[in-house]
Amino acid sequence: MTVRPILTAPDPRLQAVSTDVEAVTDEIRQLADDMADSMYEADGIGLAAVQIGVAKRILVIDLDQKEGKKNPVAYINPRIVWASDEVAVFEEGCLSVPEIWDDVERPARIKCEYLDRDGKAQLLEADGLLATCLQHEMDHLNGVLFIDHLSRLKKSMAIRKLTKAKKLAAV
Ligand code: K1U
Ligand code: ZN
Repeated sequence: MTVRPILTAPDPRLQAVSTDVEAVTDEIRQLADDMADSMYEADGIGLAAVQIGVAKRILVIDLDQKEGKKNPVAYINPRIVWASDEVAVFEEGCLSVPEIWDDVERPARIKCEYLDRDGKAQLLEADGLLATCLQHEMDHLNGVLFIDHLSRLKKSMAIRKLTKAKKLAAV
């Protein structure tokens, strides 16, 4: 088990645009396993590789964490190929934006292509929390945080709070 530290905003590394994985190797599977360990340790339901400082297009998500049962799913090179016109609003949080939660509106349903941990191409239709979580994590791959979807005022308040928390933690 390898838990890696999760970057928190404001950190320029979170703005990186992640690059495609060229081949799903043992090294990539090990990275996905480390991401899952880091996500569980932080009590999250999802994590993008860039959040542990690796700018590769990999996500892990586990929405079924019950009674210690773990079922992390790795999504490699995920791509939205269809999004509904219908939208849904979910209250979002982020392990890289600690202690801030707010409503974000996104397409309610999406179809997503990705490679699984065996390198096999998959097509998934998602709705509800999975659709929200996939879109939130795919934003990370493009250097976008959920606070970028908020009003200018809310985003600047959030950044001020995060900057202050970092300064306090450094003393
Ligand atoms: O940091 C991340 O990208 C993961 C993030 C995923 C997410 C959550 C909610 C809506 C959209 C995307 C999280 O896991 S935040 C933590 C969290 O969801 C949670 C923590 C403790 C208890 C219950 C939920
Ligand atoms: Zn996040």
